[in-house]
Amino acid sequence: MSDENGKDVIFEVTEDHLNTGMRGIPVGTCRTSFVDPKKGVHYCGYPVGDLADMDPEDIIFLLYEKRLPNRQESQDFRHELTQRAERLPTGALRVLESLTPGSGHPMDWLSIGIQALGVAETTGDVRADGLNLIARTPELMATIFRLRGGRGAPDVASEPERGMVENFVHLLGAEVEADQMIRALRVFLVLHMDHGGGNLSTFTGKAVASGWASLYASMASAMNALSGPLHGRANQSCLEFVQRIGTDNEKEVEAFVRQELAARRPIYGFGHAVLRAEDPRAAAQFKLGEEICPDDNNFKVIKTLREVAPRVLGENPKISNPNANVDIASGTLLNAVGFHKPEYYTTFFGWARVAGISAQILDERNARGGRGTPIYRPKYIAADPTVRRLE
Ligand code: AMX
Repeated sequence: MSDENGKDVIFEVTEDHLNTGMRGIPVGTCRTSFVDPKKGVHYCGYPVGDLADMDPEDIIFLLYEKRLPNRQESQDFRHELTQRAERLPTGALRVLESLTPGSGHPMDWLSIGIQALGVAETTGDVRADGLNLIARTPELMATIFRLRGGRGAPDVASEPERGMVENFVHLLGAEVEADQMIRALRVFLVLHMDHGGGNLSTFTGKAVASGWASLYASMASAMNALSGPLHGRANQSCLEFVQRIGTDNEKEVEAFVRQELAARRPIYGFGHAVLRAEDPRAAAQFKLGEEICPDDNNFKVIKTLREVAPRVLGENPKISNPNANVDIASGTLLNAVGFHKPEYYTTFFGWARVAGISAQILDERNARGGRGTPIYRPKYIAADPTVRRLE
């Protein structure tokens, strides 16, 4: 079908689409990734499961350059990130030190930290700002973890040449098995870096950036969007849910699922707004779990849940996708490698998304021959267009 100008009509908006959170309505093109309902997210064409074991730095290069780096480019890019990752500007650090340990949600701290970095650091060059923020996030994350936990700022020097995840774990001063922690976090970061253009946090970041707000201000807005329990904070709820189950006995797990549904509570880790099969990011994490924590109790629970819940949820034809989503396993793995506080899990999600969101903001800034995507301005229709007169 074509419109009056002969252009293809790719979507017809009807009244039914109004007040649905713009579900399914195409608004732009995305160069970094697409989500296939059956096969999940692809970064620049590569199925995410194929990338899971690669260096996070190489995936950031992919999202920015739309191709994987060769060996030399990979080394050069890591070197570039290392150079950008100087110590956090003291001004930014002081802002976080003024917050009371344990107060608020860690996502509030991440957003404040990014905004504070922007105050100290914005250059106005979106690529430089994006890469500077990516390079600084490991230290920002470690600073948040330590300050919020009442342990003070990192007490060892940053060593960004170790790699992003490795430097974070080093700065954290983790006392547990660092190798497992690094392995789990590297996979987590790669799997969560991007998910198309329309998810709430990415969309929010791009919308704010379209008004030419700074990369840092746009990213802080994106992190605030990610912090909602219906969005990024679902990974926190999911581990809490798994811990409530507390058994890997198939019959008991099934009874628990049925009881939750009867009480009209969500079965966390299942279902998706776009996907219509098991999320490959869930499959990749189950594979990792078999490697790093096969005997972990929570891992045993989610293995049973993966079998039982789709069967039970599938009995309800209203549920579009009864299969496991990305959040089913991430909390279990993070807990198994030493991160025992679920409220921090969304900050890892945010850390990963800084890569995809900043790459997408950069793409939109470069659009239309460098003029950028116009400022976002969707149309709202007056619920009641009656003109009133004062008496
Ligand atoms: N448990 C219980 N009910 C579910 C369900 C689940 N896992 N998945 C879907 N449903 C219900 C919906 O609440 C909806 O009920 P309603 O008609 O009474 O409002 C109905 O089934 C139809 O929903 P849908 O079209 O299949 O999915 P949706 O797009 O409305 O919702 C999602 C998607 C993710 C919010 C939903 O599946 C859910 O709540 N899952 C559990 C929470 C979770 O794991 N969230 C993480 C998702 C991944 C992510 O984005 N981070």
